[in-house]
Amino acid sequence: MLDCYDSAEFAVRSILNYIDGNFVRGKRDFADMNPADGSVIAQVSEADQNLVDQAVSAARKALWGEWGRRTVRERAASLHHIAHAIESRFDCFVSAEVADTGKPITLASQLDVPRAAANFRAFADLIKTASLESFRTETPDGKDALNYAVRKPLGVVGIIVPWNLPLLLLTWKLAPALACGNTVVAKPSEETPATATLLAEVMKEAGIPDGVYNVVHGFGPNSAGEFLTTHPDVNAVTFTGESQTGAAIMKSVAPSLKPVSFELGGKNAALVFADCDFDEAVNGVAESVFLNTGQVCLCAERVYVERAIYDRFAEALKRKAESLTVGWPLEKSTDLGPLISSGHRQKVLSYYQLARDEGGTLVAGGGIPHFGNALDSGYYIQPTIYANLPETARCVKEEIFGPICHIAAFDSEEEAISLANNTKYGLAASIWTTNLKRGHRVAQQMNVGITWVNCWFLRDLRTPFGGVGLSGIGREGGMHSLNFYSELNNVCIRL
Ligand code: NAD
Ligand code: 6OD
Repeated sequence: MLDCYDSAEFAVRSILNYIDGNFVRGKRDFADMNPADGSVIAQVSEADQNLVDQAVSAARKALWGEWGRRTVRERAASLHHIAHAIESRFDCFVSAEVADTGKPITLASQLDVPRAAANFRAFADLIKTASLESFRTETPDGKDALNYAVRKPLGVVGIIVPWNLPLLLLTWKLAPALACGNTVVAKPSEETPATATLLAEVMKEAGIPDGVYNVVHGFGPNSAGEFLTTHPDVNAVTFTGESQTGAAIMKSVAPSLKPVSFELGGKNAALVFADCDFDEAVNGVAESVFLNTGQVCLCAERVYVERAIYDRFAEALKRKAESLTVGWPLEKSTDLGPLISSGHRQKVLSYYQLARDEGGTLVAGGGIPHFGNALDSGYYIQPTIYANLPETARCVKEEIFGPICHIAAFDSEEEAISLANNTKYGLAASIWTTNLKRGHRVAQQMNVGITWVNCWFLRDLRTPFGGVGLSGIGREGGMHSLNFYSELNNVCIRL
């Protein structure tokens, strides 16, 4: 599966920074691990301050070069070329993403890589038709004018993304940033550097001028992440990751007042009403808890079920959790791969223990699986369900980011709404009911950025995406992305 890496120098052995169209080595390397078996798959070259400076200065220079002169139509065509180039290297992107994250090959093939291409296509199409305000103005003292807004790039955009959906989340920000004419310095997660680097080759193939897309590798504090967010020549920072990291980045951008877009953590609820389509709800809730081994910001970690069906639903969810195949990511039958790292598995296991200490009842899972082969060196964990925890338990309050949920009963719609909203986070919710009026009524009372009714993670890229409270600042998606990644210049012409 990894053969297609061999065409590039950054490949399995060495993943380099990409600056001004060249792959560049830094002074230090760090290891890129395959979470499926704990093996080292690459040495990644860390960007120091000097390399980040070079990347930002290449991006700034590119703003005023050929890229800056491309029309909206030409930029849109470039985005379509990128989408096409990703598709023509589909298997390479899939294998790179699987090796870095340990996610099942079916998931990378059906979600991550297709969405990367779709992100470019969606914003290519949108930028061509995006309208801007204009007003015919008549002032009280009789002057006549035409006002119209012009969309301009922000400049150099720093993109910082996490490891759970590396290519999907990078391109979700990169595509609208490029559509608006910006140039970019991207810092992928230290855990998943491969696909951002592979994308650099695609940029060349798609005819994107050097310096428009740059990649720097490294960590957060005192490394490439912080060097990027504090850089005086970076005009805006767009970040997806943990809420605490968002807070740290907010501090570092404050002195230069950079605009930020933050897509952060979640502690999402699923509300299952007795009038739901039972099987659809069991399958949908199971997917929302366990997809990507629970490492999706939108995953439900709190499942509330109307008391009349609670016992039956809890039993069905338990059977579903126990039927999931945890295993080797390259097997088509695998449902759940490993967690991203040994450290993250330690964290999730500590919550499994905490749930017991806090008085929870184990419904399913609760430990690590044993395979009796090389997979025992990977970071696998059992899909897990707890019940009977108090609402104040840390396991019910804090984001765990693993394949775990707490399940509890509710007695009324009002109680369900109040339980769902009893969190400092506010990213997503799902509601399972066949009562259409209830679906609308409850959805509109969810204190989150995204509510799904009888589905989960069903995406239309034109819709607003983001969170409230600890889950983020601002919205991306459709016109919201275009408005973040551009400045409007209002022109007033006296007629
Ligand atoms: P993280 O915050 O630890 O890291 C994300 C990125 O930020 C990485 O590239 C990291 O190197 C960088 N970083 C860390 N500290 C930094 C600093 N001080 N300055 C600059 N950069 C810094 O997150 P993670 O563990 O990679 O990802 C999991 C988290 O991301 C979860 O909390 C999850 O909910 C969240 N997430 C949110 C969304 C969303 O759309 N809301 C999507 C995916 C993941
Ligand atoms: O679908 C998207 O556009 C998106 N940003 C998903 C985020 C998933 C979080 O892990």
